[in-house]
Amino acid sequence: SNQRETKDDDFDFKPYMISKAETININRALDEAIPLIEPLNIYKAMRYAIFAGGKRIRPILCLAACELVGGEERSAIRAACSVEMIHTMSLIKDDLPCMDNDDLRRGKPTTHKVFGESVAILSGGALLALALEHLTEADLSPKKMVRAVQELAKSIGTKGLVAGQAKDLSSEGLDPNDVGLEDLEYIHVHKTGSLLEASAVIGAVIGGGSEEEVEKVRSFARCIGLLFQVVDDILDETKSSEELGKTAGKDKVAGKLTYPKVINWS
Ligand code: GRG
Repeated sequence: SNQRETKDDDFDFKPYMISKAETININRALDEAIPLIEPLNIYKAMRYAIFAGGKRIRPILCLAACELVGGEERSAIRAACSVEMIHTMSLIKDDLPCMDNDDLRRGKPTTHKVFGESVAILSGGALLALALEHLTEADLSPKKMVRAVQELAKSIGTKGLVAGQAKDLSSEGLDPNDVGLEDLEYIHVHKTGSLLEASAVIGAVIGGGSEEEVEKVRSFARCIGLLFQVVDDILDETKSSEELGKTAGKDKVAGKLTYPKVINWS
């Protein structure tokens, strides 16, 4: 209806995201979840990476999906923190010299630049472990808990982040004529889509969504993942390092399989 269209046109995404992040206070929950305790250098590195200033898209998606299916947002706060821990772990690892070798992330020197490679690797591992520990301390029914842990684990390994990253790294220098949109979609769906998908699905599961609702949330989040990474690929070639908070144009220099490359745009 017209009324509906007007409502949608009025919806402003940025203030919504900011107000969500503030109301639920994801940062405070993360602050409590990752205290500055022994081993100090590891916790310092974990906190450095987490509080370097991410947009908190995954936790917000998790809380919003929980609310969407009629759940109490608060019940998903631990899961929301856990997905941000996994995301941050993947960024720490992605930036390492043996991966993308980046000096800048979220506008700051990367974790290994500040703390050294061994501490960066250990703090990534610690974030992965803490994400699971933290989630399993949530007050959820055994059924919901198993489902949430399963979805999260699946999104990290060879069905998710690791698969996307492996294909991404092996795509470097390939001739665009030898690869197609399916290869690019594989990278995007796994590297970026899988954790966004898990974030939303876990929120919907915790919120008590029906199987049908959970699957609708899944396909919605999968589309956001694709959209998100296509935009990320374009920004990498069109924005400056200052605007991006990370080294711009690196994918192109590395000969990575990106959206602009596959469509012969650059
Ligand atoms: C080692 C088990 C294990 C997994 C890690 C390194 C790796 C495997 C995966 C890399 C995944 C990766 C870096 C994907 C890119 C995702 C992406 C689009 C990141 C940027 O997300 P934003 O814009 O970042 O949400 P902020 O900084 O706002 O949080």
